[in-house]
Amino acid sequence: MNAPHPMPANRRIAHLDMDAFYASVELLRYPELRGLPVVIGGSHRRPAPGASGREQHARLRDYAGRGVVTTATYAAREFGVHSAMGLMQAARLCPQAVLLPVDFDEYRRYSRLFKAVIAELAPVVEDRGVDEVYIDFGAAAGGQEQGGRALALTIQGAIYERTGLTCSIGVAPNKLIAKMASEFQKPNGISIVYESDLAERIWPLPCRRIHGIGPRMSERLEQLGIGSIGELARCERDWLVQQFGRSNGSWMYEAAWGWDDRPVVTESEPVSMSRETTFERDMHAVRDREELRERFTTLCEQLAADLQRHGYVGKTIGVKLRYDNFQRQGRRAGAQRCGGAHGGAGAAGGAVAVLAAVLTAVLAAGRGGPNRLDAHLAAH
Ligand code: TTP
Ligand code: MG
Ligand code: MG
Repeated sequence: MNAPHPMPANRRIAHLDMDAFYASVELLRYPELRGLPVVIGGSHRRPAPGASGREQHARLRDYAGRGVVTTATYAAREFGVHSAMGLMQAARLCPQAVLLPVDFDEYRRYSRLFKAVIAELAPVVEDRGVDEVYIDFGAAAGGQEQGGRALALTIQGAIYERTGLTCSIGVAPNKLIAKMASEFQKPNGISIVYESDLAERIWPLPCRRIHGIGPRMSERLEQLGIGSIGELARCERDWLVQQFGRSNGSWMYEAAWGWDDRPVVTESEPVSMSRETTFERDMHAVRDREELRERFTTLCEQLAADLQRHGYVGKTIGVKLRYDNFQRQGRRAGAQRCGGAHGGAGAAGGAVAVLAAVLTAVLAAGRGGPNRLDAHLAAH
């Protein structure tokens, strides 16, 4: 069996991800908690500044409510606690853990700080959110040495020195593999992966480790008897296209063969901004119209607020529905200045009206029967 495409020679792309990011930032403020299980989440009060000692902190066992774990220190993860778990469930696993509230401003401050350190050492960096970036090592001085290990060590050291935070870095021929590799040696690890390592280091991993294969797609793969990336690579491309549609099927086949030629994109201006939601139950275009309208209005308002916050104006607005069987439907409509700096509430309202019309059209064109679906709303 041959790989579908050869990987371009000598590309070295790094993915860097901060370790237990929010929790690690909190430990800078409360060094006495280092090494202990600490969970970030909920919206209770922060201990008074100046108070010291472990006794000041809330414990997970005393928590009551519906909050979720935002992140947890590695010491807490040893008890099975992880992001998105309910705090009450986490309390059963690790009642002694210290519970701290989130402080996004502080995390954003450290996010800017560690990214500034990287920018001094490498010219081509793609921002991928609060705690991760891709770095084109091919464009950086010394980025090819030891497959990228030398530069990765330099970056790791510089970030630690300037922020006191640790990160993990994967360096690989492309973004897809670099993203997986940054998790291989977490925390505070560096993993260098070459094209020739595909069968040994990538194929044994479960399919959901491919960024883009979410819980539903991986569940469907499991049902088809495909657990590992290697098993996925052994499938016929055409068969995957039959099962998952042309674009998903082809993409997952190529991903399994480690093929990905996406460039590292430095521009900070996003092409589009979006919000999405998954309906927990089947929705009917007519019977559930009211609820659908409410859910879409919320999405519109969230998106308008996002645009406004960043000072952007959208030229078009689009809605995409994804059905349970991975079929997609989309519509785009021109919107006069949806959201954004010059728009404000009026424009957001306009966007809602446009979207309501678009949604009606999409649902009417869709199957009449009930469907569970994802709704994805984007301004371009
Ligand atoms: P991650 O990089 O996914 O996780 P992490 O940095 O906490 O831990 P790891 O060492 O495994 O990388 O996410 C970065 C931050 O984003 C995380 O500290 C908290 C936040 N986050 C959420 O708010 N909700 C979530 O479900 C996840 C996964 C993360
Ligand atoms: Mg992280
Ligand atoms: Mg991350």
